[in-house]
Amino acid sequence: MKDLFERPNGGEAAILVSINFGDTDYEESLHELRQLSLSAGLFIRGTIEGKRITPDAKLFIGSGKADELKQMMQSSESDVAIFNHDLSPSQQRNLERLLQARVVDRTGLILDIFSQRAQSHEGKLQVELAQMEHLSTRLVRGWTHLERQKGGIGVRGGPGETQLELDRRMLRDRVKQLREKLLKLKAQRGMQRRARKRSKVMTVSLVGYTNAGKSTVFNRLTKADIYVADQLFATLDTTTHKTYVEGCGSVVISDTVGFIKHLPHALVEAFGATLEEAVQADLLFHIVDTASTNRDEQITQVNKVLEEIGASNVSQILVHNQIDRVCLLPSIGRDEYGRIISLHVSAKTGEGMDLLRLAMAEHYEYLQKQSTEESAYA
Ligand SMILES: Nc1nc2c(ncn2[C@@H]2O[C@H](COP(=O)(O)OP(=O)(O)OP(=O)(O)O)[C@@H](O)[C@H]2O)c(=O)[nH]1
Ligand SMILES: [Mg+2]
Repeated sequence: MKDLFERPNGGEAAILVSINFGDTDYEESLHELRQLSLSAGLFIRGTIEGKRITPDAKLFIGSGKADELKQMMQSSESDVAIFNHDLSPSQQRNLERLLQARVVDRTGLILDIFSQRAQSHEGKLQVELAQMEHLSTRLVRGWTHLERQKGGIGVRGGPGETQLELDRRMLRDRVKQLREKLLKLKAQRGMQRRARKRSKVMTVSLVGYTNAGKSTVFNRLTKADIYVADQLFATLDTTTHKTYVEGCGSVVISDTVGFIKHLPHALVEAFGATLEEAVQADLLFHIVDTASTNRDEQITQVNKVLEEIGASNVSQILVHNQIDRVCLLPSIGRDEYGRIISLHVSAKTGEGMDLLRLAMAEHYEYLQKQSTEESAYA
């Protein structure tokens, strides 16, 4: 018989905790927490759910639920409790003291996935900066209550056990150092971009909710072979490829990190330089998972982040991907001026990929016309 407590790959066992405060998208957010947990390599042993009007100030879930959680964690031999919410530092501390186990909130979980995925030097620095900033709010009264606990999810990769003992001054120094290093890298990126601008090559960025299919579209368009997976935040580092597109010559296409609802602010800030690729692009393909029941909400969330990073004025085409899952045919949507505003495609089957190329060619033509008009008026 299969051992119930088997942990292949040494992953940790987790209990999920999710409270319904009357949110309309409650089920979706719990589903997303499950996907996030699996993407982080956790084994889900159980879920505790409840309903409340407001969070409990001390334990977030109230003492009855907290006891229930403690029992479930003990009987299932779980290592960590994952909350579908953001906890205050004191709530996290109180819960850890009661459970005698680690407690990770939604932001901590997302940060952990990012730290597992970061590959490039810049990506690693960005994640470390975000982790340090998340941690700095939690160091107020020390971590002594968990001193003997081993490190794991929530503290992996970046700030490990030794760093938890650092005082706030050292943390501030490290944050300063990271910011300076990132600033230098940002300047380098800026130089590359300016060189591209001078060479008049059109740039297209793929943006969208995590798991929508950005990397699959990217691979189709560039014939590259970057990592595609049914997991959240498979891509962390912005990948840029130059490719030939009929009607516009060379085009630089970038695949970017996926967005998610309540993307931790520290991450948006830390990833500013990478996301700048989107801000500076001539055209955004906003990739959407057409089959997701939460499609509209995801579109809204992505537009919100785009606004936050200053990319809401960049021309955008909504690309409804994954039409093979909902039995739709490829199609083009145009506005009253005849400009393409949306497409229906499937990156998996390849249907509609020619429409993406057509959209790039039309945009290129539009940009050419604009620059001719500008120079005529100059
Ligand atoms: N059926 C179907 N599946 C697709 C399609 N496009 C992508 N997928 C699948 O959706 C999953 C996510 O695809 P990715 O390309 O990794 O998505 P992403 O937007 O880059 O995701 P992150 O990098 O994690 O933000 C993979 O399992 C893909 O095979 C499509 O058109 N149809
Ligand atoms: Mg990807």
